[in-house]
Amino acid sequence: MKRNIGGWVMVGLVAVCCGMMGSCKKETKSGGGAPPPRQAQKIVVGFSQIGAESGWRTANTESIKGEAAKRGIDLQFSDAQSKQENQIKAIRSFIAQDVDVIAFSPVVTTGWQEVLQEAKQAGIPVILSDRAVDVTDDSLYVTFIGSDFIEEGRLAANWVVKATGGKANIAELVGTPGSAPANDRATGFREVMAKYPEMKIIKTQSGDFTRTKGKEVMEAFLKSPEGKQINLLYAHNDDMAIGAIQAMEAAGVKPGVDIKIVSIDGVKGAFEAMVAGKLNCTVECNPLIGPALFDAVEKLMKGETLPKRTVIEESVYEQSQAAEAIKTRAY
Ligand code: GYE
Repeated sequence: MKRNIGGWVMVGLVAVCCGMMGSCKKETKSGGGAPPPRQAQKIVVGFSQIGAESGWRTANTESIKGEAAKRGIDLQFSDAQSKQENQIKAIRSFIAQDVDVIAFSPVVTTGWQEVLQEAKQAGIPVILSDRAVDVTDDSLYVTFIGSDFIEEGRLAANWVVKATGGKANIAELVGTPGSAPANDRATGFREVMAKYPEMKIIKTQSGDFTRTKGKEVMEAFLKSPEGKQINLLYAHNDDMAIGAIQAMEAAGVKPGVDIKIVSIDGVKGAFEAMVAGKLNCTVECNPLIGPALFDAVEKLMKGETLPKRTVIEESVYEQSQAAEAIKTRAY
């Protein structure tokens, strides 16, 4: 299906010219002036996903694939296995295929300028899903749909203040270095901490948003000279917290009691850990972006203007609410 947007007049003109010359690649010859088959009207979206590093990511992928299928959208889905170079390759291949819209979840914030410029030159609109990019020219994408990660960091820190009276020796498990959620969740947390001089981060290291790395890094934290002083863990996602819980148990430390834990995402595993008394709080980050993403795609195809930013709403869940809330969690 061809784009119908003011900004894409060029594409329209090219289509008309090609049509007159009988050489347009997306033109389907069906004979006798009959309308093109329905199939030809399908919207084609190229989506570059980061990978499958966490429960959040899996739920996000399901939401995107499920929603595309429901709406009859032709989704070209590509998994980058957590590598930026694979995402850049995927975007270039979407440009070569001349998809209608490109959407992607950028693994890190920097290094996108060139490929996004190529998409713009090809007249293909780009939607940022879940994570932001750091570009000087914000006309390189049409809209960004995702959570406010700075606010999530603040919410986690506010919970720490409430649970400890603003006095804690904190270990921090950071997300993927250079990613928007890792940067912003660190920033939001520190912003609140600045008001509480007795809240101290005594260990901080990346666990790359995975369970395996979360476990490994927590093991090292516990063995370090400061290990015994840690009484609170802030993990940038639930998967790293779940890995860390395993490391604590192996070291004879009671997770949720000896070391209180707050993490982010609100996936099923976090609710199970809260019901078991091993995790104290999770700040929700909603991965079910599919409906908002394809609403945006369909609006774009109709030529409507989109807001530059759509923020996904979320809440905070504490251990005492977990048994009730787990019954209705969708991911
Ligand atoms: O919190 C983490 C995932 O970008 C919001 O990425 C997402 C984050 C999420 O791997 O679990």
